[in-house]
Amino acid sequence: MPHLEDRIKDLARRAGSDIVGITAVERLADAPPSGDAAYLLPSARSVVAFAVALDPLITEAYLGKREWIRHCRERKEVVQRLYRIGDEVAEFLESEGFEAVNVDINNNYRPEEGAADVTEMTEFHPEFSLRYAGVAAGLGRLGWSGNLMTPDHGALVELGSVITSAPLESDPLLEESPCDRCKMCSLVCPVGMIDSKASVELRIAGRIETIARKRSNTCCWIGCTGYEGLHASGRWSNWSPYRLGAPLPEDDEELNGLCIALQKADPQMQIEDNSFDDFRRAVFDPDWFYMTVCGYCRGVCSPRRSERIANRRSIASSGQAALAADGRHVAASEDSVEFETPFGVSALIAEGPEDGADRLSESAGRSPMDAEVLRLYHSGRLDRIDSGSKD
Ligand code: B12
Ligand code: SF4
Ligand code: SF4
Repeated sequence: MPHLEDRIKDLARRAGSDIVGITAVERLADAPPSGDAAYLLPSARSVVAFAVALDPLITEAYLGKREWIRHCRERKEVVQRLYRIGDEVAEFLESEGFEAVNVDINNNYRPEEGAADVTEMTEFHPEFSLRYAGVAAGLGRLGWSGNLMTPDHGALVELGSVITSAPLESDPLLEESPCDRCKMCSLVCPVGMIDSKASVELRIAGRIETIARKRSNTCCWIGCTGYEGLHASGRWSNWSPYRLGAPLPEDDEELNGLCIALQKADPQMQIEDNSFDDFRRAVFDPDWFYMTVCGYCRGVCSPRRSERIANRRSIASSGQAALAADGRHVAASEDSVEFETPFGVSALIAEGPEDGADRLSESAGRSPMDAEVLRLYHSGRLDRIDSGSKD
């Protein structure tokens, strides 16, 4: 009879995991508080950590603004797969008489003092950190960006974990970090979240992980949700068509206030049961569209340095994104025009003829913000700001 550890790993691989490893909870004892597995399962003894890789070709096309929707759809499929892997591993452990919790794949934050809901959060501490678990289980190391970087897939992985009461043997830690400090992650962040020089140190599994000093998490929230997509150079953006029209505040308190104000104005946040209430339900809803406009610090981070440099060049020459009349995000052209919106941001809208290709089929596909902006645009209620070329 193979060892329990081998049976778990076999099961995870057969369910679609590209990398799987195990750590005893003791290894996470020196990690920051979100490494505490007992927060979700008081009887926790071990964590099974697993990762599913993204297709590098789909990511390259996304970064170069050649194709947007495939990456969004792939991320949804990957998250569904991670939930299923976790369910199978947890059910197996329970059938062996242990307790097990399949950790939510995202949007699982600890309550924050003074924050009524996610719109008022600024820290976003997770119930349990899947990155810390990945380091402790030997899947990879924290890269300069703070993302988990693996030897074979770089940071192009999404993570899952099952916390269990089963006492399991830990896998070896990854000795050498795959991150060579190329700093491409810092260069491709449109909102300047990742410092290129200053660092902070975290301790995990007896090791020091040195990562970039980052701005408040609200900085990424603003860039990754897409309230601001434009890089300070003004030459390229992520896949967001929205612009703040002014640099982000230097002061983190002001930045946090801006993020809260933007979230309060965002039509998505007015919906009662959005993906922040129940990420799992959203991910398995066939009509839910995984709106992705950034993640560039992770997408750029291929395993090989030459690929990372090429990815960065491709981003820097990809131009800006615009919102097409049918809800797609497209590479902006000379037909794209900037309009004021009532949501604290302006929107770059592609006014050219629709090409009909690659239409959004998901009925709830557009983000509520895109849908509202287009509704106002089509009814002639948006003021034009600028008619300059945006390509
Ligand atoms: C919260 C969160 C965010 C927040 C905050 C990020 C953060 N650093 O915490 C925001 C919205 C900014 C974010 C952005 C992104 N995220 Co995110 N996110 C998460 C989530 C839920 C937890 C992240 C985490 O582990 N934070 C803790 C650590 C890593 O953060 P830290 O800054 O180093 O923590 C410091 C302090 O806060 C303190 N601390 C840590 N924990 C606690 C707890 C308490 C109570 C206290 C007081 C202090 C404290 O100690 C640290 C040292 O000072 C995970 C899912 C999960 N449950 O793990 C996904 C996850 C990390 N995200 C992911 C991704 C891909 C992204 C993005 C690339 C966007 C995207 N989705 O495409 C960007 C990357 C930004 C970046 N460079 O870090 C992936 C990462 C994959 C990978 N290869 O690493 C994850 C694992 C989701 C998944 N299932 O795959 N994310
Ligand atoms: S892009 Fe370069 S510096 Fe950033 S995490 Fe990846 S390898 Fe490290
Ligand atoms: S996800 Fe985008 S906005 Fe957030 S840190 Fe990475 S590059 Fe910057």
